Amino acid sequence: MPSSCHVVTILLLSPCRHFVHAVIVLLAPPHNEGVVVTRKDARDVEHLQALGREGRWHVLETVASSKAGHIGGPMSAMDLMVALYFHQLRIDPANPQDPDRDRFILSKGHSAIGLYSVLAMRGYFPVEELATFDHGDSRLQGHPDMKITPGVDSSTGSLGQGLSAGSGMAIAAKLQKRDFHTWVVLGDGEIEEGMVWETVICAPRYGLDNLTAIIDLNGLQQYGWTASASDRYDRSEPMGHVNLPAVFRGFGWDVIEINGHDYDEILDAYAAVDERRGTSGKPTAIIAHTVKGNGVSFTKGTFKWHNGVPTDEQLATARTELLIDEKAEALA
Ligand SMILES: Cc1ncc(C[n+]2csc(CCOP(=O)(O)OP(=O)(O)O)c2C)c(N)n1
Ligand SMILES: [Mg+2]
Repeated sequence: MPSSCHVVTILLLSPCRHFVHAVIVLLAPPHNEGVVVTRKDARDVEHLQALGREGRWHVLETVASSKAGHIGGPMSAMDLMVALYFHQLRIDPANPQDPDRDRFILSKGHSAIGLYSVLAMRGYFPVEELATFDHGDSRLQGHPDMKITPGVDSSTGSLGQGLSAGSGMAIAAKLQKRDFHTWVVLGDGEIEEGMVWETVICAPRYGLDNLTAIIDLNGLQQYGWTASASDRYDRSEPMGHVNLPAVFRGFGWDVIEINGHDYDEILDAYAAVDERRGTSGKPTAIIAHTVKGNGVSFTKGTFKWHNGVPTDEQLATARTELLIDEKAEALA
């Protein structure tokens, strides 16, 4: 029996060397150079809350200056993303392509400005660049583009696709024996898409305990309710009639239900995911109860701010409610 070294030598000289090379790369031990573990063990909930307010301000200010964009979705997912990027993810903004980094996919890609705000605050690009949002030549397009935006791991915008991409990444991690975790945020309207459920069915089969789906359960999508039952806004909650925890459990997922604006609950859920990783053999669904447009009185809890452009007066109200000037004074 020749040694494995001899086998590799013989095969490298053979016509199938490209395939062999691919196998060698795949089986090579993961390299850890450059990975910066940024996860913080100590909780600083007040700091995260302040970042959540600042991120919401960037969303409103940016959409106002670009005169287009989504507001409600970015603000309902803001705390979930702030907690990921500032407490949970093992990432290095200076090395956004590190193969061992944790992956994040904003499957509800229309909330891009929320993700860009968090990425900018986290140091992937200057906060000032947010002002280019949605311009033709900007790196910050209306929906995330993984080819041009540092820190974006998957292009999204056509709803329903992010969990499939995420499960592919999770399978790749297992095949390559890499330790990274893949997190996917989905909207509750989005999960009406059938493709989502194809992944919900198959992820447990592959034992993807390195995959977490976070459902931003804000009860609204593009349209919502009005007083009249006869107009086009008479839509019920997308998942209001579905027992989501039971459904995910039925398909073989672990399920954690939280208030998606309470940082203690969010961090507890992320810590529980960490504990199960590598041992549970199951993907996790975090069902996060959220409020669309949360954080500012006039955008909160209404489909009417799914997208829209705030006026100067509304911006002034938001600035006060988000305590933006108090932060500036404290820093002065
Ligand atoms: C396949 C597809 N269909 C329709 C749309 C248009 N669209 C953009 S956002 C949205 C509503 C999404 O609602 P939800 O997933 O609940 O997101 P959130 O409430 O967090 O904004 C729709 C229908 C789309 N982007 N992709
Ligand atoms: Mg929704």
